[in-house]
Amino acid sequence: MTAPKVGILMGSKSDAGAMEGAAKILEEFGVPYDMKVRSAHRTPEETTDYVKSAESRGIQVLIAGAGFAAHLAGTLAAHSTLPIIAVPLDSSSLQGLDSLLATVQMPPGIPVACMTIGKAGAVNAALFAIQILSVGDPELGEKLKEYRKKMREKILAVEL
Ligand code: RP5
Repeated sequence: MTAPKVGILMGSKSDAGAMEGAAKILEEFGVPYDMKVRSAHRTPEETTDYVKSAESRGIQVLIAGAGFAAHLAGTLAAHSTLPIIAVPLDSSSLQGLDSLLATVQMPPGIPVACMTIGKAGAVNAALFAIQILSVGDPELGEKLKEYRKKMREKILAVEL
């Protein structure tokens, strides 16, 4: 079995519908990943165990999706110097604005990269992870160029 290069974490099983878009993109690009539910608030020890062992397991980038007072990405960043990509999720009655602010407002010294709220953010998180990995993997870089070419062609083929 290939060791995962990307770890996708989410705060709850209820986040899976939004976060599966990230997994789909990684599969499309042939990037091995693992995906787990780990909560900053509900499973603090297990979340810390996961992130502390991530680098030694070959993981190079972490993606964290969470809603409400979304502290998952910040918690991961507190324990690792791996790049952390956050997806604020629209789980609460504030529709993700709460998660966005909780995620994006990291204090100086401990950054996380924050994507769009919700499903679009999950897709972009995977693409951003692939962009990071592609710096040391030209084949992946070529796949990204091809992905954008197809996107461009699809748009230009639209006839109204
Ligand atoms: C957050 O609380 C999770 O990331 C999820 O978005 C939200 C709700 O979780 P559940 O109550 O559905 O488990 O921590």
